[in-house]
Amino acid sequence: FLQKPLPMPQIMEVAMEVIQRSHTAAKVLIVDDDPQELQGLKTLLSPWGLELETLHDPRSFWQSLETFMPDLLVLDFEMPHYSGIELCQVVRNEPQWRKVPILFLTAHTDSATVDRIFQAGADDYVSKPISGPELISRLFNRLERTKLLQNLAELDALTGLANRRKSSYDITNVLRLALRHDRPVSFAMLDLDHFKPINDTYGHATGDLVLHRFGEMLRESFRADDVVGRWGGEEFVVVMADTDAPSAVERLSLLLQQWRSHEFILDDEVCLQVTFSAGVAQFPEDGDDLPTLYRRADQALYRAKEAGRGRVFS
Ligand code: GH3
Ligand code: MG
Ligand code: MG
Ligand code: MG
Ligand code: MG
Repeated sequence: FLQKPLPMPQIMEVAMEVIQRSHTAAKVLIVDDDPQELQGLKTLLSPWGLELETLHDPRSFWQSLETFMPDLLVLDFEMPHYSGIELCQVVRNEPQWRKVPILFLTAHTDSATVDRIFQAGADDYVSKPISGPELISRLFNRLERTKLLQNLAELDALTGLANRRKSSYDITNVLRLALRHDRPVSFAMLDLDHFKPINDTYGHATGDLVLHRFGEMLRESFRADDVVGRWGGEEFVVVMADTDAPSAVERLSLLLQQWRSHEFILDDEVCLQVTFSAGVAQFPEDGDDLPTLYRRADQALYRAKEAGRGRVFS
């Protein structure tokens, strides 16, 4: 019974979950030298909400990889020019692609072949002739696992926002795009005011609740192109694409009003109000890289604290 594929409704559930959790459909690149096989795979996979690209000539593999940027690779074992094993090894030696899940399709399932497949760095394989439900189960399992691991590595557990590593990565991309299109970006550091006394007076759990709510408000207040992250402790980063410093100050000031009027009713009916201070730096005028922008925003934040807290400075 271990080899029995998942019944269709269950596969559908897993698939739908993966699709809903990621904003965009997962991208799958399939490389197989047999055009008929490719057509069959396309037909099989097209109802599953994936973005598919198929390739019959492994010589254009690298180009497809770089332009399509797949979330998962399906590689045929036997192909002319380059075998699946060779492609797999090349992918695994490239830092950018080391983590992409790879699924093999193979007509040979003897232990030596299977061993070579895993030695090359593959995550899983499906034997030919392909069983549709099995391929779909293995493919969505792999996407789901990868997504889970990625979330663990990139998201802050308390707020669900991007952690510092993921924020830095996203910010670098926003800056790169802005440079190419000659557009401004605003980089803001936000720090909750007098947060330590909240922990000390009402307990750490209340502090956590405040951080959680603040994270929620931030997530709801910015656009998909913006970066919102927890930089550490009670410090948050907001990077606004296509926004100059005066507009960023305006947006953050509105947010401050909203946050200030948020009332936390605690168990003993104490009503708690919290403010934040923020510092804004503008790309590229105040700095053209992340460390410089961070330093400049932090200086502005320090001035906002000195001036009495609960304000936004640039
Ligand atoms: P200021 O207005 O100058 O920013 O004062 P502050 O009290 O907010 O600043 P300080 O840096 O002294 O204190 C930050 C506190 O944030 C100390 C730390 O225990 C608390 N903190 C950091 N991370 C967490 C967390 O995940 N949960 C809770 N509950 N507290 C946290
Ligand atoms: Mg083949
Ligand atoms: Mg702080
Ligand atoms: Mg402090
Ligand atoms: Mg603080």
